[in-house]
Amino acid sequence: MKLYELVLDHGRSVSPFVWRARMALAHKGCSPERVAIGYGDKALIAFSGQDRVPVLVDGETVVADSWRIAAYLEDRYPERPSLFGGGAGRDLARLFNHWCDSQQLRTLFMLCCAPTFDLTPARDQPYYRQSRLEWTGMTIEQLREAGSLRQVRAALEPMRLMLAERPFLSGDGPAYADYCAFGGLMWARMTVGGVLERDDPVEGWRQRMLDLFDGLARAAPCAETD
Ligand SMILES: N[C@@H](CCC(=O)N[C@@H](CS)C(=O)NCC(=O)O)C(=O)O
Repeated sequence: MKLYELVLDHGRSVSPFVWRARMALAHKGCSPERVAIGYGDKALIAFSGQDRVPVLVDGETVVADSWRIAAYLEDRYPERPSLFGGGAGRDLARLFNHWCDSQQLRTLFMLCCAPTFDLTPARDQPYYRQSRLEWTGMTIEQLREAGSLRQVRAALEPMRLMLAERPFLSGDGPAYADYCAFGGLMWARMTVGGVLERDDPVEGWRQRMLDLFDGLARAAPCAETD
């Protein structure tokens, strides 16, 4: 197996979507070879028919998009620990995936976009600047001013309520919903650092997530000192 991911200066693996895939792969007991690319290396993933990471290659099969990778792993390796816990669980995980994309990542984007620019090699900065201007209508300088820790924390309220009752979003142990939300907080860890208060139940959960799979996520080079 190979997993294509976005790696910027100082070895920072910044993509929340790649982190979802890395955690889902570890959950299924898979350790793919990791292939690091930059924003300017899209030719290396052209074989996938699109220009985003993560891209998973499993033998002859090529899968792009973090949700499609999770669904592929669940269907291809059903005998291994489940990511969704059945059909209804898969649908709820999909709903939660949409919540993460539209709510959690929206506030994280405002906070992490400029620091991600700072970690982007100089040769790719013009692309990054222009593409984010086209998406948001804002310059990197405006985005730097617009990021709000308060808004990031407030957006996590549904997770906070759940994690006050359970160790993981999926119950007693982690599953795909946990990896999905954790990906966003890994983007913050890579670019800004920790964004939560120590006594926040979401922070307790994040620490448990960092410890999973022999500290897979904790070991990655980051902006945070644990
Ligand atoms: N819906 C996709 C989104 C993938 C995505 O947007 N990946 C970003 C990395 S965070 C990317 O490849 N960006 C390249 C670019 O901005 O040019 C997924 O869930 O995998």
